[in-house]
Amino acid sequence: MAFTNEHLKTYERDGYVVVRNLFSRPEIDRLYGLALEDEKLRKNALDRVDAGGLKTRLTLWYTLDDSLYGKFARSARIVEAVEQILGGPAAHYHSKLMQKEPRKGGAWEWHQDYGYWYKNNGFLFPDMLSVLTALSPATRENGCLQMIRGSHRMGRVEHGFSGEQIGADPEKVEEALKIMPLDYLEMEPGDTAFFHCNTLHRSDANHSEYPRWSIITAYNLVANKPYKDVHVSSYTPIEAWPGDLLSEEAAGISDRADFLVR
Ligand SMILES: O=C(O)CCC(=O)C(=O)O
Repeated sequence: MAFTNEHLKTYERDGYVVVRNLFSRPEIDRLYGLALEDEKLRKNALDRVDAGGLKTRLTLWYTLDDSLYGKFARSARIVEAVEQILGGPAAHYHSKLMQKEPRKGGAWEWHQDYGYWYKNNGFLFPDMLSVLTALSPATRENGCLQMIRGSHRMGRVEHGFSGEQIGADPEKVEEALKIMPLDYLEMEPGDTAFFHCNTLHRSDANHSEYPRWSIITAYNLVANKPYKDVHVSSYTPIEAWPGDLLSEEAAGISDRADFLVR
């Protein structure tokens, strides 16, 4: 079992935990290689403008299809850990391919994921989390994730607009940073961060010559059915997939994935 009791304790204490090498390098090479060439992912990409006017690109979809990404999101290594964390059956809320391009990929402002999901999508309980797997190395220079360690215990903070993104109340963030550590999550391909939907996080623009690509899969407790969101996957139990990403045909994303469109 890759996700140990120690990982769970760290997650509960800090609001996040990084599991190193959850996916092997050959598995990530395959997934990243497929994503780089996937025309449908590219066509459905959206730009989000940060407060400084730089764009960061992502492709988001709700429904798990038979593509390699669908298998990844259902992977037992992730789903079993998520169910341990949530304490019950998990549903797939959405998956996102994050594409922070060299030199021009923009920042993500301080926010809690639940800031979006409570406000826009009607999830009443914060029984949700995100799981980020690095596809390329994530460093301070190319804008790795930053977390305020322990901030999930603050509960939901008010959010307003920051560029085209939703940002957490800056006064609360400033005070939080005075009493809780700021962690930079430098990660190698295959490392995976599990983070609570109320953990305050952000990332800088990519100032390096290297891309920072990652895949984020978000999960919800099946019982936490949203009253606004229409995506059935967000309250449908996931059947965990026990295989590895090398043993199956590497199918690209399909239209069944139900992309977020602007
Ligand atoms: O991957 C990143 O740089 C940040 C993404 C993020 O904060 C999010 O998707 O909520």
